[in-house]
Amino acid sequence: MTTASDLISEADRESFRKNGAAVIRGVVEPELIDAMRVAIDEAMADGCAPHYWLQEQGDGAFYNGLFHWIHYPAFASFVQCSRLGEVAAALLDAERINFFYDHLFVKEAGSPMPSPWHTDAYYHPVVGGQVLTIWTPFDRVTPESGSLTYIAGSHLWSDEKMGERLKDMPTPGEAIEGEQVLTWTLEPGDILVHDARTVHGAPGNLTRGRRRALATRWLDQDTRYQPVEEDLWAMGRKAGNLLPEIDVAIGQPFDSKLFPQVWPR
Ligand SMILES: O=C(O)CCC(=O)C(=O)O
Repeated sequence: MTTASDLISEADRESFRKNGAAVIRGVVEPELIDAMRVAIDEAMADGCAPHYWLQEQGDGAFYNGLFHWIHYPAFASFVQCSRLGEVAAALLDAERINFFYDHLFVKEAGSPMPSPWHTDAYYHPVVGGQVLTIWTPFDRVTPESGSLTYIAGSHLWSDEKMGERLKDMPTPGEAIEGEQVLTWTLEPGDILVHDARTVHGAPGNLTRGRRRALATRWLDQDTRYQPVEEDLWAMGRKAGNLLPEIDVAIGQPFDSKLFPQVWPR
């Protein structure tokens, strides 16, 4: 049986360490991709998960939603039965991985809106440990259709540099003076991995095809719950779009019904 270590090369690990991001090819099985395509359409049609339409429905729409795994069994299987938890453990050298949340980004054909430059860490009510994002596309993605784009090495920036740099950035997809920008073309089955501190964004989808992608976030055993002013839950409360209530106490590890252990299984 193929293990995560067989899928991740030394070059992938080195890219993840040095750049804060890497592409890993051929990780997600075709059956899971097919099941998720059906589940994504269902989720977008019935709107049960907390979500926002960042661009109105129809041509050029942009759907952004969270915690689908609680509502849709196909998302739960994707999280719990795919190789992703094991990939997270292997990349982070973690003893244990708990699942944090899923975040679905669908840019329909011609969706012009870029996903702005940001770090995930900024929105996470987390101290200590490591948080990994795995970005899985369900369509072929290219820079023209909105492939996720990274600033190499930005996970190592000081808070001061991060604040300065993020003030004045060109649109994702454009070159940035003095920085190396990383982007890849991916086939369904390939994944991108990034550190929660890596600066990333995505251009709009300028093609005639869909760009469906699920970001899944994974926590190692040393992460602890610590709310922060503008975290995802606080943003949801402000927008009247409530996320499920966090079921761990402040200062405690994320290991609960809402944040299940996924590795070791
Ligand atoms: O897929 C996108 O457009 C944005 C993804 C993203 O920003 C994220 O995973 O944090």
